[in-house]
Parts: sequence; structure tokens; C-alpha cells
Amino acid sequence: MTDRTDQLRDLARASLRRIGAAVPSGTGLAARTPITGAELFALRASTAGEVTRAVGEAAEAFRAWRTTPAPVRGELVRTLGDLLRAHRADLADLITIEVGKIRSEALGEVQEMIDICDFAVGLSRQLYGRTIASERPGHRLAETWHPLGVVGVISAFNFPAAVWSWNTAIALVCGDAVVWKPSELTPLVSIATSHLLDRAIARTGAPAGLHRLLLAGREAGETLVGDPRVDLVSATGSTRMGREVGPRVAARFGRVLLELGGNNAAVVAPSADLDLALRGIVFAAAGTAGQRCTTLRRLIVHRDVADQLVERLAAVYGRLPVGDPFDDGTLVGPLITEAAADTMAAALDRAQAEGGKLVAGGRRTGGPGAYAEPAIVRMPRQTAIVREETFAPILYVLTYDTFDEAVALHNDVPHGLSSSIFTRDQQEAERFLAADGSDCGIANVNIGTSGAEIGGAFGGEKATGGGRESGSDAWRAYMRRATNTVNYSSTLSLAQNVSFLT
Ligand code: UN1
Repeated sequence: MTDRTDQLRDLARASLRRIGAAVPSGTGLAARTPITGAELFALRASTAGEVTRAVGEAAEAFRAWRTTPAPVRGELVRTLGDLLRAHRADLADLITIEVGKIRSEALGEVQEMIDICDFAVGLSRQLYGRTIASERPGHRLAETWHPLGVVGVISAFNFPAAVWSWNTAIALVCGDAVVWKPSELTPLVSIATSHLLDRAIARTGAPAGLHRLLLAGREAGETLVGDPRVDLVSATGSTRMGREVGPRVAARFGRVLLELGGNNAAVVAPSADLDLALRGIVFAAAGTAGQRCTTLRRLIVHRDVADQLVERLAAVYGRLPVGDPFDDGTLVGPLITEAAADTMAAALDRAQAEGGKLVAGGRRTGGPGAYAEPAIVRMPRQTAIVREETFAPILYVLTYDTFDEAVALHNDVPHGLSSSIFTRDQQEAERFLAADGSDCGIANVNIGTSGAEIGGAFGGEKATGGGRESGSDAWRAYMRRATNTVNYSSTLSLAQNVSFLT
């Protein structure tokens, strides 16, 4: 039998070939697969000079693109959506190879990309400004939205293509150019995705420099963040990364859109439909091997149903198929790196030292590759480790007695991304969604914390960074607003009744 790594390398080559993309072989970067933990290809990393050149080319392309009518810009994104549809399976294969997502989730990621393209095409005819009632006779007050400039997109390994597409599809219809610095862990997905956009650009005759890909490490990201020609830096990653990026961009009066970590929780009330809650919880906590920023990490369960729910969860966890994500039936693929598995093991040790009881999973399985059983830990309190985001499939269970206590526990973490409540009590559901309920950017009822649709604005508060991407009116972050006052009378009347030179 051929070595599994060789098979995956061949599969990656075949997908890239169908997409039409070439791998720039060289040194400085490696494409790896978490399925076996092995290296697939050695790649050439972009140089510092190339980063600067890429920003210059994007800025140049922007100057032409900003005056292209928005519905015409939409044609480019429509073409990208068509190419994504045609290469759905190829891109999903590359996502599985580089991230270890199971087939259905890898296809789901490509679907998210197609969906945002559809959304952006519609949006290209709906970049509305408001007209505002003027206080002066014979005056019109209005706002106009203009393209912003160059958008620097920094993305993480866990959604290596979808997060890029949320930013890029919207930025392109808004009239911006994009320079992309993806995770170093997912160069093949980045090459493939970027090539599909290059094909769409060539097919529609859009300016070639509208999109530039940087395959490089941290320094490339730093150069991008510091470049004053980059008008908006949209960065997805850790809170630590956001703490560095935010002030650097602010110091040069650039704009940032930050999508940082989450420490997402679900409250399970005594009235909850436990069958439904069970399925929602397992997908949100163990799906994608716990490596979504929206992954469910804390379960806050009413004391009356806690034992029963934990027992049922532990039984399902005991049967979760962990393994090669290409195998039929696998629900949990590998963690991205050995280091991620070590971090998971260390968190489990700390949780137990802080009084937690491991009730399911937590063991390393198989290999080569960093495979681990998703874990459930019952905690006596919301201790320090529970309040931290560990990017691995660990679900901490806390119990509560009163609704107010549940909400207080829920909000008492640094992050504020996603949240949910399982309840059949309408008052409780509404209180969870109210101003003094969940403090997150995403708050759900009777559904888990992960797997948001693209139509809503995606993002969160506090240490999650405050940015909103994807649907709703998130497009406004990618444009600049001008307020226009037009005097169509023959008199000069001043606002606030100021009198001058009368
Ligand atoms: C992320 O984990 O960075 O809501 C994004 C979700 C997905 C996106 C997650 N639609 O889980």
C-alpha cells in the first residue's frame, strides 16, 4: 500500500491541477497535512520586497476599480462564485488535506464561500446611503458610500478559505483591492483560492492587481499591518495577535476589523428539549475537532438536569469516531499540530488540578497525526482554565441554580463571540437575548454556538475584538462614508441659526 502521505500529496496535486494552480516550490514555507503530520511540499515564501510590491499593485488597481460601477464589480464576484461551484470538491479536498476537516464540513466551508459570493453580488446593487431631513430650507443632506482602498486580510488556519471569502467578496463589490496573508499552515488552500479569483479577474477583465497573495510568515503580516497604504486590516486569529495588530494600525489612523477568540457557552435550562440540546451541543463542542472560533467550550447546566445531560453526553462522546477525515463515518479529524494536542493535554491537566473531573474522552488516539478524543470536564466552579480559550475540543460543564447566576457565569469571561440557550421557556429565552442577557455578538436560542449563516453579521465583543464581517451591514467597514450637504436655494443659511456677515 502506498504511504498515506504520498496518497494525500497526489490528491492535493490533482486538485490543484484541476483548479489550474501551480505550487511555487522553493524554501521558506512548507505545506503539511495534519492527517499524518507530514510535510507535503516545500514552498517558496514571499520576500519582504514582494509584500511591499503587492501593496503597491493593489493600491494601483484600486484607483481603477473604485470608479467601476458597483454592479459591474459584482460581475467579478459572480464569476468567482461560478468557479467555486465548479471546483467545490477540489477545494474541499484541499481543506481536508491541510486542516483535517471531515468531508461534510470541508464542503460546508466551500458552501459558505459560494453563499457570500451570492450575497455580495446582490449587495453590489444595494450599497445604500441615507438621505437626511435638513434643518435648512432649500438644502439636501445625504450620505454617500465610497470605496475605501486596500484591505489587508489576515486569516487563520481553521477557516482557511471561508474567512477570506467573507472579506474579499464584500471588499471587491465595495470597490476595494485585497492583499491576503493567510495562515502559514494552509498555503495550498490559499494558492488554490487565490488562483480561482485570478481566473475570475482575467475572465472579467478586472485590474490584475486587485488581489495579491502573500505566502509568508509573521514578518509579512507585520509589514502588511504597518503599511500606511493598507486602509483596513481585517484580522482573524488569537486575542494576542489582535492586541498587537490593533494599536499598530490605530497609530497610523488605519482601520481594523478584528475577529479574535471566543470562549463560547451554552446555558441549558431545566425546560430544555434535551434530545435537541444533546445534538446541538455535540456538534458545537466536538465538531471541527473543537477548532472553530465559535466552538462551544462551556456548558452552563441547571442543577436539575445536569447529571442526566452529562451522562448522555458522555455516552455520545464515547462513540464519536475520531480518525482520518477522509474515512466515511469519521466525525472528528486531527488537531492541526502536535503543539495543539500538547496544549489540549496541558489544559486538561490544569482543569483537573483546579478540581475538575474528566467524564469523557481526552486521550490521544492513533497517529501519526495529532488525534485526540474530545473531552468533557465537570468543574466545581468557573476556574482560571475555564475562563481561557483553549483551541481544542474540551467542554467544561458548570452547574447553576438561578437564571441570573447562569447569565453572570456566562458573561464572566474575557471573550464575547457566540452564545446560546436551550430552553422552552420564552421569558428565559428573551431575557438571554436582552440587553442584560448574553454579552456576545452572536446569541442563539435552541441551537448551538457554531455554524452561523453568512447572512448575519459575524463577530463579537470584548476580547473578541468588536469587528463584524460577512452579512447584514458589515459591508460598511469596507467603505468610507461622506456626508453631503447641497444648497439648492439662492440664500446662504447657516446651521444652528448662526448669523455671520448678514
Ligand atoms: C471561525 O471559526 O473562524 O459560525 C469562523 C461558524 C462558521 C464560521 C466560523 N460559519 O462556526
